[in-house]
Amino acid sequence: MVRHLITSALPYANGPIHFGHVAGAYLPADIYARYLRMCGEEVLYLCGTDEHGVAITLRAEQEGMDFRSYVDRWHGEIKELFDRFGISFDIWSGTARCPHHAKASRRFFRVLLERGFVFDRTDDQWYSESLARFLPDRYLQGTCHECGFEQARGDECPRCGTWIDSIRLGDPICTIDGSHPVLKQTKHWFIDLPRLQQEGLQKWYQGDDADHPHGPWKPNVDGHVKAMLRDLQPRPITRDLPWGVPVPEELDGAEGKVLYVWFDAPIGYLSATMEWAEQQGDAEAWRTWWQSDDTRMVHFIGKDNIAFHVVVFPSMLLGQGDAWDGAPFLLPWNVPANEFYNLQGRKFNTSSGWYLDNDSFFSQYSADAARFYLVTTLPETADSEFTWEGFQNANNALLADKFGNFASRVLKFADKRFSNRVPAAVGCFDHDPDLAAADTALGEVGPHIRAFSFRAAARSLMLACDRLNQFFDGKAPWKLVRSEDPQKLQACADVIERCIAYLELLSRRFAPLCPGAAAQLRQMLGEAANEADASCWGDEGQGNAPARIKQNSLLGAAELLFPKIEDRAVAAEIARLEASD
Ligand code: B3M
Ligand code: ZN
Repeated sequence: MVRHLITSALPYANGPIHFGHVAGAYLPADIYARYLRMCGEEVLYLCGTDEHGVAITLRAEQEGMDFRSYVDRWHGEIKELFDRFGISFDIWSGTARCPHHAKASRRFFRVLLERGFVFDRTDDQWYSESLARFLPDRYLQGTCHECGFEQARGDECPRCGTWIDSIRLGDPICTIDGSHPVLKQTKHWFIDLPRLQQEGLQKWYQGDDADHPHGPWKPNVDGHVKAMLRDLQPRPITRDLPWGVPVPEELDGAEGKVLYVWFDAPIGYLSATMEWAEQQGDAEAWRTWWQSDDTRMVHFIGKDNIAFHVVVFPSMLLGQGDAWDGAPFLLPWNVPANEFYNLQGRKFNTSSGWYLDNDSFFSQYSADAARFYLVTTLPETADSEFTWEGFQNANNALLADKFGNFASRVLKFADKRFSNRVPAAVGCFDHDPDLAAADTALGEVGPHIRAFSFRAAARSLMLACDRLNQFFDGKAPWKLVRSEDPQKLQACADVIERCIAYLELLSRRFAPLCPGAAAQLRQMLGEAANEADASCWGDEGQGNAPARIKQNSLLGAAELLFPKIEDRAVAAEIARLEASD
């Protein structure tokens, strides 16, 4: 059976993450992982903080903290938001804390060097005498060599979009302290992407490598990567920095140099697997995940990380050949990158106040409502946004009115009319159009999740709830129960039994999206929800109606699954956001 190695982008340990990040790379991965686990498939879901890079060194210095304490702080804080959202990582590691990370990263580097995929070159680079360091491109500002725009960044021109060669930037200043940098020679190592492209990357990407199959690329990913592959250049993979994975010390000129953060960060997926394997008491178990044909590795990321996950990291993996004890590495099975997620028409911005305060949010609203709303608005094919009105609507009109309402009317009815027990059923609803439509919709949820169509999965769930409510309305059990006719009384029992059976199924079909509400619903179902089935996806739907529930099973206490969000709460949230401006 296939094994699923699932990763979410390693967030920089350099500040808070927000709902936009969660929607982009974490929630979809979590839903995917939860669903596959329920299908009984083997899953390893990895994440951790990305703890190196120049941005981290600058911020730590600004805050007067040593690098390690600084990343430790964010490592913990970031995890708190994931916990609130119920993101179910199997391991939460970090590139500066994982005991295998530096060693594995250097081994990658050495193998690429030995196999001729990494070469060194001495070049001029901008150096700040006041800061006594080489300046990364993005901390430079000057004149664009293509369009003459005077405030181009050292890596990219915001006016014409050119990927700037910083050496050709006119009249640069350092944006950290406004000083004028000078050019100074320094040696760096480069990864030869054009050669790796020829030696396998292109073939793999096109789907012509039988040893490394992959799924269909999303159109947004494919467009981006095809354009990149038309003009690949070698890229430097080392930096002059005091923090990071040191370049192997035996190399001439290695002193003071570390691996570029984007070189070591994706190796974090591998080193976290090694850490996990050790925790399981089987240190070699990482090989099953990284070196076997039947593992499917899926990277969940935002669109700005596509190049590194579809071009650079696969090149690095390919370039290892069989140097790791004779076995090649697998390559990604898919990279379902999302577009960007905004907040009420603008980018999330924690420093300007344009964000959702986590403490305040989770003290008032449930993680399930947040998850479900994010799913219904995921930036799967285009940028998308969180709006408070949309959130209220998803909670009130979708979750509460459709799903919560069905649960509450059925369970209250069973309590009142059947002493809170599952009535004995004899009837058959095989040809009922509402139940047939619910079966179809519920049967689609899993395939949608497997195809990374999470919004569609949420739509199918809502459609099923609509049809189940229609079934209840159409059969009008509240009328049947008042009849003197024994056949009608039996029909009432039959309807309620079916509704309870579908509630039990809903509790499983909703579990990957709304795990809290799903568990709560199972409590409410009491003996009608068998513990053993809680983590089992099953094959209901797609023409299979849920099995009969054992008669007389005692139900639990009906509770409100989704409290409504008041208009005034939404108005207050919007006012708070706008006041932050
Ligand atoms: N830390 C960028 C980001 O957080 C980077 C991802 C690394 S994934 C290996 O968007
Ligand atoms: Zn320009």
